Amino acid sequence: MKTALITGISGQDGAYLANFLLKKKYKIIGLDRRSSRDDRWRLDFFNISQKIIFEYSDLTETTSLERIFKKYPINEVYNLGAQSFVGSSFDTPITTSNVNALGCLRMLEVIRNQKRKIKFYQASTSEMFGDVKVSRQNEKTPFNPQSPYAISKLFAYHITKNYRESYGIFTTNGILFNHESPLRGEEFVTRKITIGLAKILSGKSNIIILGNLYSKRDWGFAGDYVEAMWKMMQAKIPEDYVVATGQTFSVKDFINIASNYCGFKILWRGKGVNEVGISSKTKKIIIRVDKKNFRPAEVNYLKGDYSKIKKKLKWKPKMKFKQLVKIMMEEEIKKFVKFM
Ligand code: NAP
Ligand code: F7E
Repeated sequence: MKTALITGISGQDGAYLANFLLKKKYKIIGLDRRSSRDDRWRLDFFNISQKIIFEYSDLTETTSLERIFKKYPINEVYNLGAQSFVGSSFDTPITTSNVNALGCLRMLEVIRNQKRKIKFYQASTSEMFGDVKVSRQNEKTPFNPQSPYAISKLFAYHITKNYRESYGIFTTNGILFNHESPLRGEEFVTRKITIGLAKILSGKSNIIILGNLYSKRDWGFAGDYVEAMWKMMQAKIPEDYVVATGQTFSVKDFINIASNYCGFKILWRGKGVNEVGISSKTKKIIIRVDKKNFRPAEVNYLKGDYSKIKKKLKWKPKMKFKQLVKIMMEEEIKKFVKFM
């Protein structure tokens, strides 16, 4: 039986990965931060909380990380823990860097000091590509990060590579493009839209206020992407891989498809911050734009080229974009709208 340590166990990917690894008979140690809130809801979604051994720690505290490695015979570390919201990283750049950049380094240092061979997965991100100059981004595309989040992750990417090259540790960077699910955090745009539409349908709200509607992302399904993480860790030789769908859609596309599942269309009127979305059913404005949701620097376009992982590890995305929007919308409708 292999033992895996997952940092960020309470997050979206932590839950999908734990569920995936449990099916593969792994013993899971979940690095959990003490919180005043009950944040096991994602693990409860899969009914797996009782199957995980939780250890309280924090990526900002080396000594508590060391204690976990003394206690368990860990074979694989999946470093998913992060301040992962790009928007917040502009407000808390120092904390973001401490957790995302130095947190990764702390973990690598602890691993370097172990006698046992331990494999390390780093949750790298397409945000590192930032302001891109090429239409599809792959492992060779230059990085041009646009936020404190992306810059902190770029440090983590390089130090992960450096520990592989300097010390021969099995480390791998998964450069994952956006991946969503019904377990996505509510602050991210996809879930903000699906919750917003479900609340409007149920009469609990009448408006969704967004930012840049023209931003384009390569959106995949989190359930598919955790399998890619595991495959990277089982490869003979550790390497870095892009994980994406190869398709891109705008925030507006997401809204249009999601509202179709709600039984109405959005009629778009106006321009810039004055653009509004009107429900074809009620003829009321249900989408507005507010400048406060724009970022000081934006990543306008991302579209991944996943041919390396497809060729070398035989991974490809299973869920299509429309299906992803559908399962997210359906889950929200179940929560907010009775008798639909
Ligand atoms: P998420 O839902 O925001 O989860 C982040 C996790 O990190 C939570 O469990 C959080 O714990 C934990 N965390 C935050 N600060 C920590 C600290 N100081 N010490 C230890 N743990 C801490 O993120 P996600 O969507 O699952 O993403 C997983 C990872 O992949 C992140 O590193 C993210 O940056 C990266 N990534 C995500 C995507 C994507 O599209 N989802 C794409 C590329 C890369 P609390 O619950 O206690 O806050
Ligand atoms: O924004 C625009 C926003 O916050 C997507 C994280 O998992 O993926 C995620 O980062 C786009 C941006 O995700 C709103 O400006 C418009 O252009 O959902 P998001 P993200 O910033 O792409 C990457 C790969 C990660 O690594 C990150 O951890 O949508 N947008 N209006 C909005 N975004 C938000 N959040 N809220 C709005 O109202």
